Amino acid sequence: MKTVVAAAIVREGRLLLAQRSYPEEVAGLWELPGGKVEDGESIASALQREIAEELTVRIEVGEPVGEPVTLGDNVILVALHAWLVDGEPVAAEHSAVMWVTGEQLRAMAVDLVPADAVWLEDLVGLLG
Ligand code: DCM
Repeated sequence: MKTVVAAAIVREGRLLLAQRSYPEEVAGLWELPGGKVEDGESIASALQREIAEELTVRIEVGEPVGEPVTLGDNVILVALHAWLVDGEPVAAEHSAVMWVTGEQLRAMAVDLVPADAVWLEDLVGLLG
């Protein structure tokens, strides 16, 4: 079983979204940034590593958000609540990043990658 972990980074009532640049099917759609957990790595440290690579920031990681999503054969996607502890996000591997309120997130739900759209209400709930 492989795990992909994604960060719900929240600051001042807004959620950080990152716009995918690949593959073609999802390029242009927005996601919670993250990536694959390597063998022997904890989910939290995998997320800190991926976020440092993708956004050039350091995060603290908290509780899971919503339920895990099955991505396909033997892959599950988990979201963790997170917050910035150092740096300002830069789209090093994505096309762009943006901060959205719960209301803005709802309005752009169709532009989320399909797996992450499952968490819409959980994410809106996080934003209060
Ligand atoms: N993925 C996803 N939602 C996210 C992060 C990743 O659905 N928030 C999926 C896309 C890929 C896989 O996980 O199928 C690995 O992501 P990446 O290509 O970014 O390594």
